[in-house]
Amino acid sequence: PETVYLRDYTAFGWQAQDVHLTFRLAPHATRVVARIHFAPNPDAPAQDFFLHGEELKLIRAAIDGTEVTPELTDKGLTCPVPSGPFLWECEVEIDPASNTALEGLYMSNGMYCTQCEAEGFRKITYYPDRPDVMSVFTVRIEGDEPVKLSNGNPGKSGDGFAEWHDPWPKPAYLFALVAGDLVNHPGSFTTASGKKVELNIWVRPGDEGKCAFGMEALKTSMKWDEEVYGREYDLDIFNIVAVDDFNMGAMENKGLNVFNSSCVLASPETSTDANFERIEAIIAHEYFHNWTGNRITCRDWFQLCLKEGLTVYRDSQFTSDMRSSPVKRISDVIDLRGRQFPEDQGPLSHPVRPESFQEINNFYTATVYEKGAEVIGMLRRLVGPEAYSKALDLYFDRHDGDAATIEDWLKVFEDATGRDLTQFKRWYSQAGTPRVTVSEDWQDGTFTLTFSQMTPPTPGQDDKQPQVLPMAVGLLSPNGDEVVPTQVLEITEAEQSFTFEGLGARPVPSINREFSTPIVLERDSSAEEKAFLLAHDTDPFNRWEANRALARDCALDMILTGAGPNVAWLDGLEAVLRDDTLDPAYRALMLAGPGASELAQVLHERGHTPDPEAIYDMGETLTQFMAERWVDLLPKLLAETRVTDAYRPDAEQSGKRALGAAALSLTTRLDGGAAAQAQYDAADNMTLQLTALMQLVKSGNGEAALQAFYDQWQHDRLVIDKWFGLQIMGLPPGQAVERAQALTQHPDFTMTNPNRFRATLGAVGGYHAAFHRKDGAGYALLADKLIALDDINPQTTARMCSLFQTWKRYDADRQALIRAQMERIMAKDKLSRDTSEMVGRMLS
Ligand code: HT7
Ligand code: ZN
Repeated sequence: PETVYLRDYTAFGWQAQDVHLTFRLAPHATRVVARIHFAPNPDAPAQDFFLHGEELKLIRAAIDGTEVTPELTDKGLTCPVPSGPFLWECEVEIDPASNTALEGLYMSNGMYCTQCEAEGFRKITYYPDRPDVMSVFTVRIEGDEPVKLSNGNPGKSGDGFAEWHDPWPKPAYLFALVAGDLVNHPGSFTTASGKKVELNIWVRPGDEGKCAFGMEALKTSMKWDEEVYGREYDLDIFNIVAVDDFNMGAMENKGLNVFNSSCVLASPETSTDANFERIEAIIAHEYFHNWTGNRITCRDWFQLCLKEGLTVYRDSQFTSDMRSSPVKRISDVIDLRGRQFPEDQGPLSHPVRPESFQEINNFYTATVYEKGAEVIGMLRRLVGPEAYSKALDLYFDRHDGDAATIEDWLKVFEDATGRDLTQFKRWYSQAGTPRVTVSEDWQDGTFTLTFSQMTPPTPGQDDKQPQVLPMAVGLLSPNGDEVVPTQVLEITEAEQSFTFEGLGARPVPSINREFSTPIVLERDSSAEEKAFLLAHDTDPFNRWEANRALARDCALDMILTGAGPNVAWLDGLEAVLRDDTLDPAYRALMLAGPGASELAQVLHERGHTPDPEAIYDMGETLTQFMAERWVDLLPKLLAETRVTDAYRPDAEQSGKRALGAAALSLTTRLDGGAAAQAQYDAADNMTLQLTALMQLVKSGNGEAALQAFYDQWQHDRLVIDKWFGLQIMGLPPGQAVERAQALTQHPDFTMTNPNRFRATLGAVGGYHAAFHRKDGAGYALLADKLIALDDINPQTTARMCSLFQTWKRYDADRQALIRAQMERIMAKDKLSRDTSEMVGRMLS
């Protein structure tokens, strides 16, 4: 397959002045008629007229009314064109009903829908399918479907047709069309400047009762973006559509966001607290793209982090404002370490702005999204919140309507603040996670911290330069008072010292507060010092971090030396758990120890080969020990976290349920599932029902409840997704793979629905001890199903192949087993470009 390079960027030779599309819908033979005015682009080099196009049947093409016969390949067409402006007309036929890849125009449960990012529009018509070609679209949809939607504002409609006009120039990846038998949950929003906007959430009949939360989240997001970023909505209408078959979470098409139904539909009976929080965040994320992504888009796909990193950063600010800021930050860091660090430290490592790709869909990664957001957070910390706001205002003023680059983005900050960001730019070009060591010195009232940074080599990048690290640090006196409040040390050198003078006693440093820079901190501090920070740190993130480090050290000791649990740490943790002035959500995070993959990663970093069985056994021993030690505490926590008010998915109630779930999990170790059964029987919301069901499965007494749950919810596909995943995750590793295998034969299992596939196979892949079973059964099951999925849906196959990315951490036998499965995937006949690139990178 061809590799595309950032350095080869050239502008397209023509501007698309306007685009008129007519769709005559038919499941297997939809006709798409395009009329486009092209004019030469004076800023582009001379080139042939090439339009992307894949899987299209060309019916007719004409230039200025004269039929032409373009030269066709499987990538697109070329055609001689006049030297001046001209009208391009083209009719193609496509087959949405056979489109299981879910890119371009496809059908889901009888509904027509589109997914065009990144390069799906070329499966709809011949077009310069690249984000720097922006145009004004007018769309006419013809068909019997009662609801027919596209981008922008509605135009004429009548018997069997509907027209839409989007006045804002946009790239083709933001095009969308939806048509089907849909019902809407209506709403409205009046912007700060007094414009009334019609809002709708469109769903399949029967799902109307699951829209109210999403609608409120949308209105809250619209208000927040006005108040915090000064950004108003810019059309008369904003539509959201829920679609069952969808490759990712949601898509920010201009004025017509399309959502995976799991990311918008919610009700207390069918959705968990975590679902509600995720839905709120995704609705906000897609809405925020209206400015960061749509009004200002990307020049090319290498600039993806320009819109994704910034929009993730904006949605995390939003969640912080709506819920608890420390809890959000801790959750984000857990996610970063769990998904982005393994990517950054393994064979799939790439810079936040990649420099080459074969298949762009493979670069919608945790590095581009989450590390991309961390980079924005660092920038804001370096310049301060006021300068950040000033820079953002300048960005919107200067680049509205542009297809921009990271250079444009950084220049705005340089111009707004007078800073030179040349070195900071390395965060965009250098892959890998910096490792930072710290040494301390104390003399005559002066405390010195010396930081050394080093980034290990990553594929294609052997030599790394020092990066700018905004390191937030505070100092505590030995009695626990904060003697130096948080300040940001700007580390720019490979080794750099900072002094603090005039101190009465040697302080205890609290380093990288709020995880101000996304690094691995290698600091050998004593257990006493960590316990001190756990008890006294005023930074809630670092207080949690101290506990996490103690938990990790305890786990590693148990695994490597056969030691028993560290009771000093458990006593410190118990004091936190008993402190009912602390937010229950925060205490729940304290109680959740590092997961098995995190421990495997740490073992590997410290030069040990992780043994998945030993990690699992340690987890079992430690959990049992905690349960027995806290036999008095657990009933107190269960009582304290009981919610008597009507269900609300807000931070307060969901925090209580999270702590209650952790307490129930320990209680089940002692009572064999009695409390879980009582909770299951009394549950009036999905959060309580599901946490109880999980404990029943874990206790070994879950089969009857699993059947009852299935009988109760078999009509609800999103709940049944949970049922598929939960039983795999709750069973012991020795049974989970076989259960997953059996579930793939269940009548409700389907390969064509990514949610169902991910719920089942993703549950095996995410279950460390099951996936890494010594006999290789986990690897074999994944490979079997990924090979089968590749013909159906290459994008989802390729994404899920990344489950193998950490393979080199493990022992030689496991490595050989995984390698054999990856080679089997590579040997598949007609392997997609998506999967071949991913597995190829992991094998190289
Ligand atoms: N910008 C979108 C990314 C995306 C996508 C979404 C759904 C299906 C396929 C997709 N390919 C790329 C989603 C976002 O980041 O907001
Ligand atoms: Zn996004």
